[in-house]
Amino acid sequence: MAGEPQDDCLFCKIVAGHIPATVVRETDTTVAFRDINPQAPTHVLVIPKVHYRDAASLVAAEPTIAADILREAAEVASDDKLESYRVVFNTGGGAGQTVFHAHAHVLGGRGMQWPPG
Ligand code: IU
Repeated sequence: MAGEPQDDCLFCKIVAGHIPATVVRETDTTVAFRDINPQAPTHVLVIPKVHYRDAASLVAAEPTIAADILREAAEVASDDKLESYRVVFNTGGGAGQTVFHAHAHVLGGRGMQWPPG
């Protein structure tokens, strides 16, 4: 069922505590943890506890949780004292999505290029 944990989903396993992660923030609806392969001094993933394959599916079904993710992304940036930062939702393999559980990347602590690659 939409939103239910998926047995084969790595991020559902992190939410359940079955796979370790460096968790920096947690709310009733979200978990934020440091990316295992950081692309910037701050590289944190903010994920919903419920399972949706991408941000578009999440916001369609659970708009308040999508808003929670944006709020938590800002809190991560504040916690890490970032004046500038980037929030990215890779959506679809062609855009670089590799884990199909909705997540926001929060990146900061270095200069950023535009447009991204
Ligand atoms: P993407 O937008 O789906 O490509 O992002 C997935 C991210 O999940 C990517 O940056 C990975 O480094 C990260 N990640 C992780 O933090 N821990 C893991 O065990 C795995 C992937 I697999």
